[in-house]
Amino acid sequence: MSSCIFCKIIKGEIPSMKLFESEKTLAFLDIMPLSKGHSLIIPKHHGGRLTDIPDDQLVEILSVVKRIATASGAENYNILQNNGRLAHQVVDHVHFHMIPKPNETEGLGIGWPTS
Ligand code: D5M
Repeated sequence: MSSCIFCKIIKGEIPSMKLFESEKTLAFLDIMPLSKGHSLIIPKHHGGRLTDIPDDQLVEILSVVKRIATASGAENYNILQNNGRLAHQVVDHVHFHMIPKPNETEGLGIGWPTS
């Protein structure tokens, strides 16, 4: 879809920090990271909601999420996929977040509580 920001990233029309690419899947760093290594894994097929994505496009996604999580070195992380505004979806191209949870010694430099 021509106005979709993630379709533009797929086409290379706007820059991204790419982590993985295959025929059906792209992974790149989130531009507004909640933690170091926060990544997005997306199907190349444009669809706004999970139910819009053909199964054959989804088959590879979780294994790429797993691969990105492993490559990030994170021991603790969340995988998140928002559908719809009430669920805090902002970009209407299906995406999976992989959000590492830093431990206390890594921190984010923003005063994580230690107790
Ligand atoms: O999350 C949408 C996510 O998309 C949010 O964490 C920011 C990220 N985002 C938006 N534009 C870009 C670009 N250009 N590069 C990388 N990351 C981007 P949602 O689940 O829709 O709330």
